Amino acid sequence: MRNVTVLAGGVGGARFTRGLLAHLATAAPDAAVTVIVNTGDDLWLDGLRICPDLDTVMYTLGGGINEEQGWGRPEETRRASSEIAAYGRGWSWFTLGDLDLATHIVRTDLLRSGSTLSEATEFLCRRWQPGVRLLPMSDHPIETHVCLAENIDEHAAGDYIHFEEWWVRYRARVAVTGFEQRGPADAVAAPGVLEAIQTADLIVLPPSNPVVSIGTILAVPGVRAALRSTTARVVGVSPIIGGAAVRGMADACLHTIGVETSALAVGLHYGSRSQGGVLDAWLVDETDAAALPALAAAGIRSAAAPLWMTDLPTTTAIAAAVLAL
Ligand code: FO1
Repeated sequence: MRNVTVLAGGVGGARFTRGLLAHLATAAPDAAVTVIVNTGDDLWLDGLRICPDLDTVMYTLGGGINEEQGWGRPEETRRASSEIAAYGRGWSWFTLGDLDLATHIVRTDLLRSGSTLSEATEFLCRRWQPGVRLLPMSDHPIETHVCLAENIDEHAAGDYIHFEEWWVRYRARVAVTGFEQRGPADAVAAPGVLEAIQTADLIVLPPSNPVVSIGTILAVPGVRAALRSTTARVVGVSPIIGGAAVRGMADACLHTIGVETSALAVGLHYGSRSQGGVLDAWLVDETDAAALPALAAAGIRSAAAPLWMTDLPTTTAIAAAVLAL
């Protein structure tokens, strides 16, 4: 087990990877882990480039995460963002803490000086030392926008708003008719991304949001094809336990694309590599063990294990179950 590649979104992907690193430290000490991170949540705000999922993975693995929130820094203050609000600027409902702002300022400074997002991320990781190679899915901006199905506040049905406004301001409780990736037509995978998929021994799809996190990465040109052709084993971990999203509002996203909120439905949505999909195996929670025969019938090896990531030992055990599968 030399090279492990993880396709990750924010909180779920970061917490899983922390457990994976803990497990590999004893199970395969010389393994190298690459995390390919969703950048569909990224946005320009107050003149700064915000990269929520890259920062959540970097802070979580680097020991700087606000553990309860799963994003941002602990012991935060909001002096600068309160001043921005006093000018009537910014998003009052989107917290940019003073410590977190330093990350966005340094990243934006690097980008404006000509660095790619990959280079800026590598620079920030020199401080945080996450213990993995952290790659944005693309160096091009590919932002997720959602189409509103109803009028709300200053928005009308049919309007598109940035995913973060839907997610944070409206808590995904406003009906949307679909998601759109907004990026240049020539957007490509970031350097090293396709290679990290093609040269891995194991690829893991952690319990991140299958639509707006993993799905966004799969939509990057070449990623799906690389997953389907790699000699690596591709193992996914269900983000749905007992018919409910573990965290976040994955059920709202799945509903929008017409996928039932169940471990089975998400596994079939990703699909078996033998039938045009991207999975070799799918790990479900013990409460969803009834799905195993249907998954097997669809060509997906599967197993049931406790999937609640309550602390490091439980996430380490999940990583062990993934490697066993
Ligand atoms: N999530 C919230 O629920 N409320 C916030 O105010 C908020 C601010 C924020 C600032 C920077 C950042 O990197 C992430 C932030 N998040 C916030 C989390 C973010 O919405 C999620 O981490 C991902 O976009 C979805 O996984």
